[in-house]
Amino acid sequence: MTRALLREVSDTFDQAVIGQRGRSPDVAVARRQHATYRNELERAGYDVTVLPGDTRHPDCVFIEDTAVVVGTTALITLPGVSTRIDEVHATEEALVGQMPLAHVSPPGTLDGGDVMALEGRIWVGRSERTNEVGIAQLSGVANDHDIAVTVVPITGVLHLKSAVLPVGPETVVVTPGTVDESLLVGLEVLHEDPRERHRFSALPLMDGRVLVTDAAPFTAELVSSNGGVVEPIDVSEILAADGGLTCMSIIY
Ligand code: CIR
Repeated sequence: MTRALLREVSDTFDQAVIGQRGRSPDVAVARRQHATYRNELERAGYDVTVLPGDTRHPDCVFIEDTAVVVGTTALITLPGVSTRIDEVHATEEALVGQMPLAHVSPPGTLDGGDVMALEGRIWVGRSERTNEVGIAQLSGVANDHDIAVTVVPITGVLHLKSAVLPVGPETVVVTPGTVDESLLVGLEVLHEDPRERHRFSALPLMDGRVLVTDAAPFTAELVSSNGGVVEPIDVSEILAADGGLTCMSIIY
């Protein structure tokens, strides 16, 4: 896992799909925040490729939703909101030839933000974006790689990784009340600080640091006191459009 595929912030990012807690993001500020994110990945040692943004796809910066690495295969997804379906083509073009590809097909839907791979297992969120057929198709690819899949129904958030954030090889930060934590078998669970509900996001980097949102300092302190080396960054405009730190890259 030494490469990172990113996609530029689109000129139309202010028209991104926005949920109840969101607001229209500022495109110029988002670009600066995205550049910082990219720099942190490069500083950590990733070989970073950045695909151009596309004005037809306001949400294209959230490239995580378009492909999921399952073992040695990249599963090209079928995003669960119609305006995002065509985002997958640029991702597929970038990954073809680098690893075998598989595809989610209708009536399956799957957003990469619902897929969490840790400790040789996959947890997949059943959400407004990811349906049973998509989960079955993901499970088929995972079975081919002897990877077990656990389905996690999620409540009140967009994706599994809106609410369950890996901060280490077997540690996650969970937003209380969003998932049945007994399904997170084998993982150490920390809880997002109630003062910072839905403001924490994280991405563990290969140099041992954990990128965290600077909007959740109490939760970051919890991760730090649990042994994590946290690196806070400002991604206010990404959070505004319901994104987080995992969603801006495909790490493979
Ligand atoms: C959407 O609603 O699809 C985007 N505005 C946010 C997607 C965030 N994706 C992610 O966290 N994996």
